[in-house]
Amino acid sequence: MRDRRVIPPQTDFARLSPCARIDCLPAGRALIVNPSLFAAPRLKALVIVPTYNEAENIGPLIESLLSLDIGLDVLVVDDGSPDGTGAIVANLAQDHVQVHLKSRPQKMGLGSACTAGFEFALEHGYDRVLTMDADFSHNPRYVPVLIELAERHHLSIGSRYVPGGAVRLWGLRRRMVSRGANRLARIALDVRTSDCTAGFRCYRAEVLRAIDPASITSDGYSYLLETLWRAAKAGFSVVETPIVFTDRRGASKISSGQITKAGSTILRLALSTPQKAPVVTPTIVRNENSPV
Ligand SMILES: Nc1nc2c(ncn2[C@@H]2O[C@H](COP(=O)(O)OP(=O)(O)O)[C@@H](O)[C@H]2O)c(=O)[nH]1
Ligand SMILES: [Mg+2]
Repeated sequence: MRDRRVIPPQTDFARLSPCARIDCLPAGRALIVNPSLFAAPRLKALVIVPTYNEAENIGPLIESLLSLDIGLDVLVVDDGSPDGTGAIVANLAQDHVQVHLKSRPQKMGLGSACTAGFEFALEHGYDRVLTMDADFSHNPRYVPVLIELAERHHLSIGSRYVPGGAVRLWGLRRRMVSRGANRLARIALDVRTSDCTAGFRCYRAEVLRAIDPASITSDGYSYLLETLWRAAKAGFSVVETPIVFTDRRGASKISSGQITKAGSTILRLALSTPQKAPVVTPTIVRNENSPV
C-alpha cells in the first residue's frame, strides 16, 4: 500500500497540491494525504479539451471538471464549431476564471488542437497537462487518478486495454479495429503500452518540452501514437490506469480515414530513428490497482 500519513485539521490547504487534496477525508477531520504531495508546492494542472461541434457536451463537461474541485484549469481549443460550442465556452469563461478558450477559424484536426493547447500550457507554466475528449467517453472522475499517477510517472494514460479497463457501446467491428491497431502498435513500435491511441492522458510539462509536439504533422490517432512513441523512446516513464470508455455522445468528429492513416503512421515510426533519450531512465510501469 502506498505510503500515507495523517495531517492535522489545522493544515494550510493552500500548500496542498491539487492531487493531495483528492485524498482528503471530509470536513475538518484528520486528513490522509500522500506526504510527498503535501510537501510539494501547489502544482498547476490544465485540462485541454479539443472541440468540434460539441455544443451538447461542453457545458456539462466543464461543470463536471470544475466540480471535482481540485484546482484544475480548463482550456477548450475550438475550431470555429458551427454549432456554437465556442460561444458556450466564452460565456463560461466570463463566469469562471479557470476556463479558457482558444478559438481557431476552421477545423484543423485533433492533433494541431492538442499542440495549440500544449503551447498554451507551457507558456502559462502548467506542471501537469491533461487531454480528454469533450464527449464523455472519458469520464471526468478519472482525472484526479491520472494527475496523481503523474506524480510518479511522466505520462499517465487512461487505458481501455489493461485489466479492469473496458469499452462500452462500441460495435464489434470498431472494437476489433481498435484492438488490432493497438496490438500492432505495441509490437511494431516496441512500446509496452496497451492503449496507444488513448486520448485521455496526463503529461508532465517536461515531457511536452522534450517531445516537441509542434513538429508532429500527423493528425488524429496518428498524433496520439506519435506523442506516446516520442515520450517512450525518449525514456519517460509511462503508466496506464484502467478506464471504462463509453462510446461518445453525438457523432465522431474524426474521419474514419484516420484509422487507415494510423496504420501507415505505425509503419513510418517503426522505420524511423527516435530522438535521443534525455535525462531519465526508462521505467514503464503498469498500474493495475487504481480505482475504475
Ligand atoms: N479543435 C478540434 N477538435 C476536434 C477536431 N476533431 C475532433 N475534435 C475533438 O476531439 C475529440 C475527439 O474526437 P471524437 O469525435 O470524440 O473522436 P472519437 O472519440 O475517436 O470518436 C472531441 O472532443 C472532438 O470534438 C478538430 O478538427 N479540431
Ligand atoms: Mg471521443
